[in-house]
Amino acid sequence: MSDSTEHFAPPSARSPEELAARVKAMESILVEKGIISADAIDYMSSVYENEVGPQVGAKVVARAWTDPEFKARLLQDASSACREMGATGLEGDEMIALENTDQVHNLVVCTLCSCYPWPVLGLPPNWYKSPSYRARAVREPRGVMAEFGYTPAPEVEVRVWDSSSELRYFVLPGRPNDTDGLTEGELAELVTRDSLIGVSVPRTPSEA
Ligand SMILES: [Co+2]
Repeated sequence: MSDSTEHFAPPSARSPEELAARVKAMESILVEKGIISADAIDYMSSVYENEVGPQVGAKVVARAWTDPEFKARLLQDASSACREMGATGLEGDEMIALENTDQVHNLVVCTLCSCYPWPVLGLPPNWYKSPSYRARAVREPRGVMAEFGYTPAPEVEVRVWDSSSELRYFVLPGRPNDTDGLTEGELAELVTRDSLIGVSVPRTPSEA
């Protein structure tokens, strides 16, 4: 790559300890000012750390792979289809599922900040929030995907979607080959967070 300063892969300069200290400081201020209670903060963190994460989106995708009617509902109205599967909550009122096909590969970014479909993916990874990902996903999506180990065929059209606070996108990746005999649960294990963002594709059974 010619411009090494635009590389997004390394984590930000702040150490985890530094970040944790800053979060603690902000939390104390919010609690002190009575804006939020400490219990509420603990509860929300625990929900989004332990219960809501990409494993929820993986289940949604596996169901879409095995249930054509569900898939149709998901592509029609993702928020409502996800609610059927209990995937609901903050930052998920208006979600759109983008279907990858043999002709089209979709990639999601929030160029402005870090809008992300929390109910199906949990909290965004740090790289998703980085200025370089936000810029490069638009400018050179194939270069970004290559860094995640994925190279779409040259004839595949790459579409980049800019999430916002009103509309949050996630990808419905294609079902990997050689997965005919797998159960919905086994299929879900192939679906990664990165494949739901579109920087990559699901694992194959031999990779899993
Ligand atoms: Co945003």
